[in-house]
Amino acid sequence: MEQTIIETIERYDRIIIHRHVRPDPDAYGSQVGLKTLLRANYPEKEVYAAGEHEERLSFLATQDDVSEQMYEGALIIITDTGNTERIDSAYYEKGAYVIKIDHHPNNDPYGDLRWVDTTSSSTSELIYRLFKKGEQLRNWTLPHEAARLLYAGIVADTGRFLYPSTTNATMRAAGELITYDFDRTALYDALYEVDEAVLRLQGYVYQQVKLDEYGSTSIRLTKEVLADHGLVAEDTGSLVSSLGQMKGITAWVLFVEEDDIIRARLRSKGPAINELASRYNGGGHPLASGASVTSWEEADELVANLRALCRTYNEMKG
Ligand SMILES: [Mn+2]
Repeated sequence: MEQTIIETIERYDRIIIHRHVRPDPDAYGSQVGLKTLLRANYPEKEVYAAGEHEERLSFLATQDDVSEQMYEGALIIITDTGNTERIDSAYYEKGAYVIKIDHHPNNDPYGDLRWVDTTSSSTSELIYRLFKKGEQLRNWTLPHEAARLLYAGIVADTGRFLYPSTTNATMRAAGELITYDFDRTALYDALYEVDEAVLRLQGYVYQQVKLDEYGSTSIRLTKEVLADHGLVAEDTGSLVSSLGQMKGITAWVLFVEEDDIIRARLRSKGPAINELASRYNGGGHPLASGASVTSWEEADELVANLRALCRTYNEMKG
């Protein structure tokens, strides 16, 4: 597969790389990491990373301006994006050929060519594998900046190598990436620093947690609570994973009220929750998914379903 992708890349003069909406470090890492890799090894090609820039990820990269006309005849590569609704591009279908590179379940097999490996920790790890094949077949080199971006994606998507998605291959990739010249400490600081208001909100979240007998729990962040903390919905991204350290927790959902919807972030240490998420306009990984509901009544229903999943899981465990 890696070789087919390399040969496809070589057939196009213009390559536009996209990723999912509301990008995270793996989305930027894989997208801009690939752009940086391709620009270095094919300086004659036009390579762009496009989509709406996320200000919070400015320490990683920015995005390129690409006009609608530039899609004509271009190769489009979409990284880290499971389904078409999540592609951050209005024009990707205007491209000549579309490649999907991803590690989410392949429920929506879009594109002309797909490289989907759900056993990979991150899409950044897949891009590193692509680089290794290019190194072997074409003498590709990896710019230091691409190494920094791919490393950031791997670190973030594995929860700093804590999640079970971290494999021997992940560790070897990370081990090789840190031999490149970039400031790891500065990268960690940028990835994990939170401001005071977010820490205070985290304290609020911890106070709301009530584990039921099956280890499930839900937390609601209303617009009022966010406003009380001087925060907006986009500030809450780091809160959901920190609950995983709670003793006895099996699965949990954090609801964040936005203007028109209530966003639901689901995590699990037991039962798969991505099927549940898909019933509420979402999806994702078996142990980490996102969804959305339109009312607190619908949120109650999602919570009941999550609780039922945990009950079944506990019964199966005996
Ligand atoms: Mn990812």
